[in-house]
Amino acid sequence: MTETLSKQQYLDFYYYMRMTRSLEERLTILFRQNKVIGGLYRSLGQEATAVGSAFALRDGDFISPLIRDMGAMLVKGVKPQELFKQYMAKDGEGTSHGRDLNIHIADMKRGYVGPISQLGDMVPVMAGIALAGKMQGKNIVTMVYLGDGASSTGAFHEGVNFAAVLKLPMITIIENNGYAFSTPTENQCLVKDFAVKAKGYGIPGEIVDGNDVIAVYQATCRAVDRARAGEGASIIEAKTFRMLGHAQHDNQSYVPKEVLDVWHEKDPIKNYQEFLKNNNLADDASLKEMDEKILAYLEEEADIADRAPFPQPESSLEGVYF
Ligand SMILES: Cc1ncc(C[n+]2csc(CCOP(=O)(O)OP(=O)(O)O)c2C)c(N)n1
Repeated sequence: MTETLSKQQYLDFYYYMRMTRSLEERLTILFRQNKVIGGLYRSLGQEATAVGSAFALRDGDFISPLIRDMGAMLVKGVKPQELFKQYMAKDGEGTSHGRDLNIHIADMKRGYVGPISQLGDMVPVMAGIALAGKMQGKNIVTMVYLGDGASSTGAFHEGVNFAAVLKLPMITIIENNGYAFSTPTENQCLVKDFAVKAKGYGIPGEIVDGNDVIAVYQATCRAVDRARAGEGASIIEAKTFRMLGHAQHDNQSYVPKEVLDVWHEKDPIKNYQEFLKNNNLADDASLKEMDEKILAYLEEEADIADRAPFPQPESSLEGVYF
């Protein structure tokens, strides 16, 4: 599965990373216009992890994305207008109809499971889906994304251990992005490499450069191959960095400028552009054309969402537990 990538696949990686970043930039404008309801969480700097890992899956597999994984949802087929509407609490197919915020939406047909806000709690859920798939004789893989902070919770431990012991086809992607809100990783966990946690569960753990989309894709393919072959769960630690605050309200003043400067040089999209050019897969003109197409598409999609209605007040008790 990892051997050769076609030119189109290389370009698709770029397309989805660029789409993620531009979509979040458009959402930032909507946020400043007071059109986003609730918080806006960016994945700036982490696009390669979400996109590269999701590309290793196929239809029928399930992901549980978190706030930094919009790129994985796009790869799974969510439309930008659905995300715009969801962030704006508008009505419409593919949204929670104003019932929940940001990326808290689900589509079991397209394979993304709505997140629970509590940190780490999607790990047992995704282990459960992997178990259900196994019991039904379906060769599916589940992938759960979480941050370094979430990997210090009890739910993470129970979910990964359960998946490990039952040899469930579940891949846990720990996005080590330096901070959990304002807490640096070393203040909440003493291991330097989060992939070593896998040893405690008797499963493979791999460290990958989370800013290198191809490396992420290949590492995930290895874990997917093992999972489909019945060899069970894996952990992948993607080393990356959160280039903005936790959300729009957070100015990230607790992160030293020198650290941001170092990671700025490791920008996944800028470096991938260089890779594409150096390997004759794209040039400045074709990249510009692709960027402009994406921007024009997003403009149309944002406009559709802006014009979409809010849910009818009479419907507010439908689809909720109370
Ligand atoms: C049990 C619980 N405590 C606190 C929060 C609030 N909260 C949401 S995300 C977050 C930080 C998460 O950090 P990390 O897991 O490292 O992911 P990152 O945001 O860095 O991607 C916090 C404290 C929550 N959702 N659930």
